[in-house]
Amino acid sequence: MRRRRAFRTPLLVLVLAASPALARALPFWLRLPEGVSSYSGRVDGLFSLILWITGIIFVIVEFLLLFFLFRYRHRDGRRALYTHGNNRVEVVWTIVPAVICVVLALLSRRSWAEIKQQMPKDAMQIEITGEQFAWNIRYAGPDGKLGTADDIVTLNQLHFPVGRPVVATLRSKDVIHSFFLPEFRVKQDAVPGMSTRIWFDSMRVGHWEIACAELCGLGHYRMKGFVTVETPEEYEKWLAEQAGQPVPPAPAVEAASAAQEKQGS
Ligand SMILES: [Cu+2]
Repeated sequence: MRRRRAFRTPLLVLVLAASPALARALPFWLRLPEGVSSYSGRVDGLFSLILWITGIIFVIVEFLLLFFLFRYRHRDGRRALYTHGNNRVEVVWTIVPAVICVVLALLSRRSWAEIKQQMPKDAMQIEITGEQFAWNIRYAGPDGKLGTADDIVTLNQLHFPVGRPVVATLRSKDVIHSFFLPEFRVKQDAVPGMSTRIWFDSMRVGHWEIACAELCGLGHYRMKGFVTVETPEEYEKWLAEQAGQPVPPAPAVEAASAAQEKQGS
């Protein structure tokens, strides 16, 4: 009984550590960029909880390692002692991490379901296709439907209105990419042959970057796009402007024609 209570206290302390105050207590170089999506606070809470748990365990383990190195160092006349181990200690260090993992799974289960599994209704639907080394973003045209002739495709330009959820279907034309919006706490692999749905939103207007978080080839470092979150009116205006333009060419062609234009001018 007493042993069970001994587990319960540190466990409670760990669960209480979930408070966002701990995220703010982190040094500046461990802090995440300011979150702008409606769920970024919840992701950060779980992230900092896990960081604190693993950080504390890391410090304890490294301290013990150095302590034992020093305490049992070689000295003349001291004989080594054979030990088979200690069953009780082994049971403890197996059960404690297992309990921590189960508690973390239970704590994050709801957030996982709401962020990764349930797509919000009446969201704006878009398609994002990764290719070496750009993001093609497809919007519904004036008919409001995706996959029709009037669709609008932009290269590396993701626009959406503030406060409205966006459901994106992620695909890849060639290799595995990873669609990464750091400020939105979105990171999802785009796998060839698979359609993966993700959703995100923004609580404020602004301009951020899209990154590829999967080493996808020599040009991986320049696989960068831009996110613009604007008011619904500004977004509609931008979309109408895009509708009047032809579908942008693939990145290699675009770079070549840009070079030609430069030469020509
Ligand atoms: Cu990539």
